[in-house]
Amino acid sequence: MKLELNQIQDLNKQKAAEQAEHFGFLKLALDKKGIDAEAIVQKLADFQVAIPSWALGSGGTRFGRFSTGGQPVNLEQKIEDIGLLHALTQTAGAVSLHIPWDIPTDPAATKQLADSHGIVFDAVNSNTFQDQEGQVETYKYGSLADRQTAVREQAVAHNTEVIRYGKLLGSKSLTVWLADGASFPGQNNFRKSLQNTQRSLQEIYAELPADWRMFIEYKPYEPSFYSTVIQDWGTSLMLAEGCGEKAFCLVDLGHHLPNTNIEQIVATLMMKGKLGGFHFNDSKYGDDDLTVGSIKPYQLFLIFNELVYGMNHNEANNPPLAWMIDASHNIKDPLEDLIQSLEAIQLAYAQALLVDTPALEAAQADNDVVLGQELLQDAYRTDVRPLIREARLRRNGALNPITTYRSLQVRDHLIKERGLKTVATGL
Ligand code: PSV
Ligand code: MN
Repeated sequence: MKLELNQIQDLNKQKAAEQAEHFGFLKLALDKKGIDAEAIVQKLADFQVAIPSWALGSGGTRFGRFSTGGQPVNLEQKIEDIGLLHALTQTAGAVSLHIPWDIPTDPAATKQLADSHGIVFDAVNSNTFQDQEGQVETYKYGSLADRQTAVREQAVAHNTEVIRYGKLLGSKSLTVWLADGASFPGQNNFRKSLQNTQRSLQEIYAELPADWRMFIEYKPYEPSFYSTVIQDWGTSLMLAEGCGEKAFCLVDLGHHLPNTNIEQIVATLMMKGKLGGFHFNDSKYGDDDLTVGSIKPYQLFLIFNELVYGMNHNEANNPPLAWMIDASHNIKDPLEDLIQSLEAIQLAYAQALLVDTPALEAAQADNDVVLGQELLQDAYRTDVRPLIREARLRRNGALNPITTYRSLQVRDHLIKERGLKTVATGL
C-alpha cells in the first residue's frame, strides 16, 4: 500500500485554518522572546529518524505476543510500512536493517524500492545473540567475547558479512550489540571476556570501509543476568577508543539501570566526540521498549537539551548522530506506536531548541538554581505541537498522522492486502 499525496492533503485542509492560527500565535510569542520559529521549523523538518526493520511487526514480551493483522512478512513489505510512516510523518526517512532477520535477496532492487519511498539505509545491525539455522558454532556461551577462537571467528565473519550487505545498500555504519556475558558467578573470567571482545572488535574495525563508522552499544543486563561484557558507556568508550577514530558509543535509552542520569552520559560522550548513535524508547523498569516519551518525557527533553548543546558546542568534532527508534510497542498497532514515538522525539527536540542557553549559563554563573530550573521548564512547558505540525505540513506530511492513519483505514487495507495472521521477523 502506498499513500497518495492528495489523500493526506485533503485531510490536512480540514485543519489548515486552525493550524495557521496556532502556529501564528506561537510564532508571535516566540518572537517576543527573540526565538526564530522559522529556523526551528526548518530544523524539525530536516530531522530524520531511522526505523529498525524489526519494529514493524507486533511486539510483545517473552511471555507472549499478540498479533496485529497485516504485519509485513518480508523486507519489501517492511520498507513499504516505513514508506507509509514517512508519508504521514515526514520524519522516518531511513531504515536500519538487522541481519540476518532481514537479508536483502536482491540488494539493488531493495535499494530502489527504498528510494521510491524516499528512504535511505542507516546503520546495519549484526546479530550474534541468536543461533541461526546451519550455523557451525553456537553463541550459547558468547560470541565476540567467547573463549573459543572458532566462535569468535564466526562472529567476526558475520559482522564482515553485515558490512558487505550494508555497502550494497548505501549504509555507512555498523552497530554492534552483544548479548555476551554471564548468567552466573564463576561462569566467565571478566578480564578475558573483555580482552576477547576488544580483539574481535578490532578485527571487525579493520574491515570497516574508510567512510564508515562503527557503533558499540552497551547494556547492563539481559539476556545475561549476572554480568554483561559491554555493560556501560565507560566500557563502550574504552572499547571504541581501543579500535580507533571511526568507532563510537551508542546510547540506547532502555539500556540503563533505574535512575541513571542519561543526559549526563550524553554530555560526557559528546564532549569526547564519541557519541555515534542513539536508540530511542522508554521504560519503567529496564529495557521495556515502550513508546518513546510515554513514561519519562521530561527526561527525554533533558537528554535532547544536552544533544542540542553538544551539537552547538562541538569542540571535539562529534559527527552527526545516527538516530533510531528501538522499541517493540507491546500491545499497540506497530505503525501507530511508531508515529507516537516519532512525535515524542520531535517534541523533545523542539522543546530543547527553545532553551535560552545564554540565560541558563548566566544563571549557572550566578548560582541561581531556581532560575536555571525555571529556564529549562519554561522550554519544556511550551506547547510546541504547532511547530511540529508546521514542519510536517511544509514537507507534505500529515497535520495529524494518527488521525490521518485511522481515517484512511491503513491497517484495514494492510490486512486486506496481506492477511490477518501474518508474522514478521524481529523481536
Ligand atoms: C538489544 O536490547 C537491542 O537494543 C539492540 O539494539 C539490538 O540490536 C536490538 O535491541 C534488537 O534486539
Ligand atoms: Mn538498541
